Amino acid sequence: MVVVPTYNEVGNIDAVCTQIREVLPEAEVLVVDDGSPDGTAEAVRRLTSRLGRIDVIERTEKQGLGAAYRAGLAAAIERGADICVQMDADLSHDPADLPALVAVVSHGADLCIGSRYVPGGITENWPAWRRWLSRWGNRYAAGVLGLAVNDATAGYRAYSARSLEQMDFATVRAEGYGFQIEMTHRLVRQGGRIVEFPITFRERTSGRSKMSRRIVLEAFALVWRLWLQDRRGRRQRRRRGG
Ligand SMILES: Nc1nc2c(ncn2[C@@H]2O[C@H](COP(=O)(O)OP(=O)(O)OP(=O)(O)O)[C@@H](O)[C@H]2O)c(=O)[nH]1
Ligand SMILES: [Mg+2]
Repeated sequence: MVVVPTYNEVGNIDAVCTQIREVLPEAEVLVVDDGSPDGTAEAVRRLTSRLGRIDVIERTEKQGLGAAYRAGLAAAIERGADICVQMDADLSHDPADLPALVAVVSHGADLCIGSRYVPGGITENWPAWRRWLSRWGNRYAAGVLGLAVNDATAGYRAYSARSLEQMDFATVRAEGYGFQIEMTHRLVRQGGRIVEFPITFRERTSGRSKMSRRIVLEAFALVWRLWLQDRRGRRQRRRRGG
């Protein structure tokens, strides 16, 4: 199941759903919309006459990206999906990469990350400051937490349902990039197998980014919260051992 969170993506949703259906006709698509004032949910419903069934979870107000992922992933598991993909609706994530991400998980990985920071990975049309923030944000998170993952903030991912069930993602609190970091951290700590697949990330051409200073600060603080949590865990284990 492919989970696509949307907020005001009416200019992109047609293309993204059409391309998902083209490359992965066997996948179910679940759009999680937060009452987009531009009528994104309505546009999805119109698409079903051409593309077949596309599910929409409609929430009444904007609750943030993390909340949308939690709802979407929970619904995917409940409906019996064996692989859960999450991707943005703004075409920054190319649906053409879907079969590769899914194949990696069906061959035994717990998580396949569509990564900008492994050889072959590319970021197109981002201003220098966004590249810098993303690259160093990732080095910071991986360095502090010892994650051995190059693109822990990436939002284009495929999870095995098994690994999601194990990690209790309903308690992940972060909303923005922090959500991806916290999910990656949990998976690493539970011994999950993570593979990074190189993608070309393209800046959106339609609609507006919802990235904000608050989301960046949240991710920055989260890394230290997780670091403290790890340290507490190590101490408790040592005390129990001794
Ligand atoms: N349901 C829901 N979707 C959201 C919310 N915020 C963002 N999204 C969607 O999540 C995806 C990623 O959001 P973007 O605004 O592109 O943010 P981003 O990709 O982190 O930032 P950019 O790199 O600047 O595009 C898009 O499909 C958005 O429509 C939200 O509060 N609720
Ligand atoms: Mg985006």
